Amino acid sequence: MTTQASTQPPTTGTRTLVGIALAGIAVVIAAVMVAGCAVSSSAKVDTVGAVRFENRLAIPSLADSELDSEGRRVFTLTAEPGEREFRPGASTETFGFNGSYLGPTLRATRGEEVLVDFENGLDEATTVHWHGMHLPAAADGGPHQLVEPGESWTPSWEIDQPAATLWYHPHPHGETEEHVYRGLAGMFILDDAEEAELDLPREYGVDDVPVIVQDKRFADDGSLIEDERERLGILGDTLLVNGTYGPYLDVSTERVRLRLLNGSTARTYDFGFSDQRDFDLIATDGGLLERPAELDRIQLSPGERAEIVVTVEPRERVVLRSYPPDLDPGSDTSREDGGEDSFDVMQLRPAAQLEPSAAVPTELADVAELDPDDAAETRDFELRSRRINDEEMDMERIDEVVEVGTTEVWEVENGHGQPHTFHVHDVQFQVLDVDGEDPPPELSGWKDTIQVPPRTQVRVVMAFEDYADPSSPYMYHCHLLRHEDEGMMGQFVVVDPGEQAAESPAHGEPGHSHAEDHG
Ligand SMILES: [Cu+2]
Repeated sequence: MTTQASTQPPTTGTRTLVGIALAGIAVVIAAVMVAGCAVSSSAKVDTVGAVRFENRLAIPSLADSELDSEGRRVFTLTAEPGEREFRPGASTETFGFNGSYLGPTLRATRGEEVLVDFENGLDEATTVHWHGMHLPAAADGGPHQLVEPGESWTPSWEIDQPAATLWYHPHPHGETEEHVYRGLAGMFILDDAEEAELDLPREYGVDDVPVIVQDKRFADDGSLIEDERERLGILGDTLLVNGTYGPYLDVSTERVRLRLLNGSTARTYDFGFSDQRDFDLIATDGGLLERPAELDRIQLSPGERAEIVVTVEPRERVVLRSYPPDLDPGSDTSREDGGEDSFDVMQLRPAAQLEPSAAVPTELADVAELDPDDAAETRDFELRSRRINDEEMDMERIDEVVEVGTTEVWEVENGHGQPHTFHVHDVQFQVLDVDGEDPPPELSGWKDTIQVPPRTQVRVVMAFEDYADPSSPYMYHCHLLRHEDEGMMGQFVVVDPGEQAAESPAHGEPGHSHAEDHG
């Protein structure tokens, strides 16, 4: 049994006793629950105060690239098996891109053509999907662009969207959770001229830092436990940040920009700091907000990103934490979903003397508001069990046909007693409302993944401006990866006006770049 119960003492003597008593009761209740449960423990996890920040945060290297004869920026990625000692003396078998765990950070600027030379060095088929990227469906790296072992795939596309923190990860149908959990993921940062003009922290790895947060369950021998799941998927009791166990970040500037990516397969985090300080939320999934939002918490479900800027004082120590997330506003029984779990994520260690940083700009970006009155179509999606609109994912069935050049409203309802999320490929959307209420600041900008709590409806609006292809579908799905693997996914194609969807979807052939055929 690897789950640890809450044992961290509060600050005063009386509260310590109460805390221990409560923790004891929690353990007993949890033990009783475990006795009748074949899956895994529902005991709450609390690592606050228990993490020794002994390891310097690893910063994923910036991927090398070169310009080819056609002026395209070419990256090389190889998925491969590896081994990593996350904790001293315990070696873990892993997957990684160009290394044993995670992958390099790809970086490109709006207007550039990129080409990724991807090779599958695993002994099983996989794909690489560009999460949050606007691009042709045949280059998307979804389940139809399966790459067999030893084969390669070379999608190319033009970067045509605002500066943002995106990421990449496998998307083979039925195997996505396993491939991501073992370590296949990396960040993809997009730049543009507007963002470059802002006085924001932007020195990669110094005051502009990727923070990829993932939870794991390790067996005593160091191996990853992959077969113990709660209903949402694997909920680990140990965090890694950029693959670093017990990380600290040396800070040399007054302000630091953290690009938070929830790279977990099932767990939702509610990030904040140990002293409850405010931070500026400057960007969400698809790019900058119009103006920064001062918050003290930002809740991210798997796949969601947030860029925050935090101000520090010389020599202080402050910890980035995850507080119990609110997974089901209508219920307090979310323990088995991780709704009572707390984590120390990473310690910030400002130097004795800090380089000055500019104040966060009060205006960040123009976010053109999409008008739901322009919608040519309104579609309803009901999330229930492991199905969307009562259908299980079928690779051969195209569920929705969208006409290029139109705006659509999608109404996504969770009609189920479990938390789900909703992710759309190809486009970034804007949130119109959540159960009829205006979206909070963290949902006011571009998004591609959104939490949809039980019995909640979210309405989003998006514009499908280009890339018509009747035979290459994009996906929409729950981004709890186990749910996705179990069929909580559907497919849509974007077609020219009056065009039909193809009878059956095109499958990318191994070793062949279908994407390039479409230019
Ligand atoms: Cu789900």
